[in-house]
Amino acid sequence: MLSEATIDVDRYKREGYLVVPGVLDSSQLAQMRAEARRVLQTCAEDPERYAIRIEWEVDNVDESRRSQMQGVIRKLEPVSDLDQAFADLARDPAVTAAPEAIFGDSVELFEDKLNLKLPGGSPYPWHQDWSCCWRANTDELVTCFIYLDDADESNGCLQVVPGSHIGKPIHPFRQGSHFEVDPAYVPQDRVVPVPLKAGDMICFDSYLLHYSDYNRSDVPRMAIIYTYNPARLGKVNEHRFPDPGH
Ligand SMILES: O=C(O)CCC(=O)C(=O)O
Repeated sequence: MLSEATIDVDRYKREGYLVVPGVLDSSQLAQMRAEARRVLQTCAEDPERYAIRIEWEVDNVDESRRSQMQGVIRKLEPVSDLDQAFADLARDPAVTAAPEAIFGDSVELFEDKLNLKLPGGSPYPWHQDWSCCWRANTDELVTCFIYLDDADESNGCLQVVPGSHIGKPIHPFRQGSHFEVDPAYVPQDRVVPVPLKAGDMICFDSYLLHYSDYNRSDVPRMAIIYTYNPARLGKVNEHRFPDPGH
């Protein structure tokens, strides 16, 4: 298990992200891949019932790709109330050690999701999670992004701008978007792709500029994403769960 001494909190504070290798061993990986496929199938078989949790690829890909992405799920959120394995992993010390070291506190789960990025899956344009998605409750948030597949630029690994969280800037959106940062605020010469192996984790700050491209390969790039707040703030996002069973 990771000790706090092995987690470079100073580096996280400087760069706004931190890689933690080998959070899942091979048997956990096999189990979580199977659970991911099970939950994906459950939702795909009854999309009306699970509609509130489902984001579809067709709503995010270029027009030219729409016909081939019909019926493909991009994201399920939340998942930890649908599947005990996701709930258990959110409390696994191998995952929580890093956010705990960063906060200097134990953690509460703020948000959880399964991002599929199956072959042909769509990009997440440059964004900051705080300004595009949350702006609520607290910005003391650490996101833990755990890969279920090897990820590199060909299948859409995360790319980041190290240090872009410093000073908690809130950049303007691209015109017409409520998600994507205006490209003028993304210093392309500082962009770093972060290719990782299945079972590795990247933790990042809620103001960090990050991006992922299309999955241009023929292999999936699934990831489980947990965001935590410090336990001293309590359960600040309890209402994220839809009605039971939906
Ligand atoms: O799944 C991805 O590639 C990116 C997801 C992301 O940026 C986010 O959830 O904020």
